[in-house]
Amino acid sequence: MQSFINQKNGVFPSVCSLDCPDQCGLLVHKKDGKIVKVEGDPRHPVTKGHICNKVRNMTARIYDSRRLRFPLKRVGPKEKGKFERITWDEAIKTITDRWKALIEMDGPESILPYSFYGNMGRLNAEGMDRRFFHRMGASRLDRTICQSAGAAGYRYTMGGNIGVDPEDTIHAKLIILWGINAVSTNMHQIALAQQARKNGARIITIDVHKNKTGRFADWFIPILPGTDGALALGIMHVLFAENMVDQPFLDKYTVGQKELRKHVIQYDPATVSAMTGVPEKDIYQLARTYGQTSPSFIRIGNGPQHHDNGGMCIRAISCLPALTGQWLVKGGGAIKGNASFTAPDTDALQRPDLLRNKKTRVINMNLLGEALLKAQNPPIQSLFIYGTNPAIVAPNSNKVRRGLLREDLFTVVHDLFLTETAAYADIVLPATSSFENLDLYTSYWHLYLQIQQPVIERYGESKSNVEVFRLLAKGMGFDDEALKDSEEDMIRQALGSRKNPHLKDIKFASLMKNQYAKAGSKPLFPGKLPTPSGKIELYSKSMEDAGYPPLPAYLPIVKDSNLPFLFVPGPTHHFLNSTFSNNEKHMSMEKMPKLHLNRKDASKLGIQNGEKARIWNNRGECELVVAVDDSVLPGVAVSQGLWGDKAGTKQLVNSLTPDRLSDMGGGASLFSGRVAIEKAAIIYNHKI
Ligand SMILES: Nc1nc2c(c(=O)[nH]1)N[C@H]1C(S)=C(S)[C@@H](COP(=O)(O)OP(=O)(O)OC[C@H]3O[C@@H](n4cnc5c(=O)[nH]c(N)nc54)[C@H](O)[C@@H]3O)O[C@H]1N2
Ligand SMILES: Nc1nc2c(c(=O)[nH]1)N[C@H]1C(S)=C(S)[C@@H](COP(=O)(O)OP(=O)(O)OC[C@H]3O[C@@H](n4cnc5c(=O)[nH]c(N)nc54)[C@H](O)[C@@H]3O)O[C@H]1N2
Ligand code: SF4
Ligand SMILES: [Mo]
Repeated sequence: MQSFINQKNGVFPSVCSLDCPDQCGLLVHKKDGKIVKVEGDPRHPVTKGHICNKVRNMTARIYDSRRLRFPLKRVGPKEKGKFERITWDEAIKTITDRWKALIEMDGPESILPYSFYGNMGRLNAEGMDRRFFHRMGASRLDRTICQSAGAAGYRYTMGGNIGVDPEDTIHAKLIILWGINAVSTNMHQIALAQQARKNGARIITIDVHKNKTGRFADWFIPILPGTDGALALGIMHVLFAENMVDQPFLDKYTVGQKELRKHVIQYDPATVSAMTGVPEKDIYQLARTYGQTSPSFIRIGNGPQHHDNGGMCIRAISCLPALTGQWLVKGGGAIKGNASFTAPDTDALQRPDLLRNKKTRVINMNLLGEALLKAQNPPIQSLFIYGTNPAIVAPNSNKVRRGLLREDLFTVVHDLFLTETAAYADIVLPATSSFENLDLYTSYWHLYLQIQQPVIERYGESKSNVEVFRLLAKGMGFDDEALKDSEEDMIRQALGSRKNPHLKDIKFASLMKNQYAKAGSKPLFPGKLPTPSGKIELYSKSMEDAGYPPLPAYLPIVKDSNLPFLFVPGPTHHFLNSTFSNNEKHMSMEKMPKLHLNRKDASKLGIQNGEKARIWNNRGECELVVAVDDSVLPGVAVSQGLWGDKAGTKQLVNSLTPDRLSDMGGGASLFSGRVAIEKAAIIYNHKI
């Protein structure tokens, strides 16, 4: 295998490993064996050499002096973050001795892996780790924090994580960015939209916050949080009532159109306006624009599904292109995600066959606090946390932290930094950056796969996730061959099967040579969908069987208190979830965590622009600098960014978010919590 590591100088192809739909092709510049610059690879067919500012400034993160170099053990109380250097041998022995004892005492389910996609590499995010924990029989984790509610709602309608090829969206004449802050979170969709706009496309954004994407749009439609399902039903009402539906498409490719036609009569624009805060005339105009423009494309974002009713909401939105027959038009249709096209053979990669007890318990990651604090059988006695920072990102984080504080809980954290979560660990293991590993990358938006070949030496004594789990397997005495496989073996296995017909032409050798390859795709229609009926299920029998309304419906979010504001704390431009929230450069670009309030609300509360507000509910409290503007509707408070909580700050937004599960997929209802707001006791005056 060619290695870029040995070449001290030069420019090398690479992949962005972050949890971002764009999955950019990168070029890494090396001088004297070190990365000196990261830029976009112009050869990547979708990302075309353009990358975000976050990753342009990645070098500082790779060589940050605070990056972990050695394994550590805790020497002070939990949360205080006092550690001492130990060897890898000691670390692995401490962990495996403890795990062997726990398994003896309470069984392997007393151990819980807790991970997410801090590194999207297939091997490191969900490869050797899965094999290891399957073999052990540890509790399984349901990884639900990101988009599982929306994915479930979309799957009931369309059968899988499938949409149109984003490269086709340049042909659209209407683009609706629905609950996606794409300027910050999917910048290449914006580049494609800009191309479409040059050819006359109109861009509409539907959001609770007029952020960068709202400002980019030709028409910004503000909506009340958690009410998008009603808006989608209102659009359907007008499409049917004014005969703007594509009858031949409905006849041929859908089930349940008659029932739906009848069902949406109740969602007339006046009724929907009262539910959504969108004026009646705008609902008519939106529906008519959508019904009369072709090709029309909807990019469905993550925002609307981070609510109690998120699954049903995405289901409702995803019915729209079926009504207008836009799936048949090049440049039309929708994308919620495209992960099913690029998915390698996960059984070969993750080896669920190694799990002997098929009834091994499953714990929803959104309920981490609950799982740690409430009596369980067996109790969770040990956590292994990697590729995620739950002390910051998990809902109801005060509860999560109370759980992490448990003296009897044996916690291991594997990360590049001593994160807020690592402060609660007994053992901390240093992780390599993705530039130090061989891995396979598959985008969940565009249709390309990429290879990351190691570009630089491992930093200090750091090890990749794959290496750590190989070592742990050895320490546990597991001698299955699957736990000894090399990275190359694993990639070959992941690409080897013919389960995903879209990958049939993609081979390890050609991927190594060419750096990227496109999953074979053809338009979804004409064709059979992976739903039970093979068609778009406007009426879903599976939903009925699962106890849901079979037709798209609007159920308001839970009113979890009588507090006056809905609090929507989403991600921000210069961080990637909590990643970069500890980097000086990114923090200075982001300036400070803010709270956007409507002018009317701010005036009622007596808060001026730039003053600090105290925001609280029964879960926690925060203090954020208020931006008084008209970017949100009255009654809505928006904050962006998952900031760390350095001593003396109160900016942990997830201390306020609910850990209720959404209607489907066990998703997070991060944006459905209510809060109270008042002027902070100490008057700050910030220039914002
Ligand atoms: N710069 C940057 N890029 C990122 C990330 C990041 O942290 N920073 N995170 C990555 C990850 S993991 C993900 S999942 C994606 C997420 O990226 P997006 O899909 O853009 O999702 P969010 O930013 O969570 O929310 C999108 C928008 O939904 C709005 N919103 C909230 N509630 C509602 C609602 O009820 N209705 C409507 N219509 N809008 C609502 C928010 O104001 C926000 O503008 O981005 C990825 N890319
Ligand atoms: N309030 C609020 N909360 C949210 C969201 C929101 O919009 N609002 N968004 C939610 C969503 S959509 C998501 S996806 C989650 C994301 O939350 P997380 O998955 O926790 O994402 P990050 O905060 O980026 O943390 C990733 C961690 O992985 C580490 N890491 C990176 N590469 C590797 C590696 O190769 N190995 C190991 N061991 N570690 C590595 C990084 O250093 C970092 O500490 O947050 C959720 N939480
Ligand atoms: S974070 Fe997203 S936009 Fe930025 S370089 Fe990575 S994949 Fe590209
Ligand atoms: Mo996410």
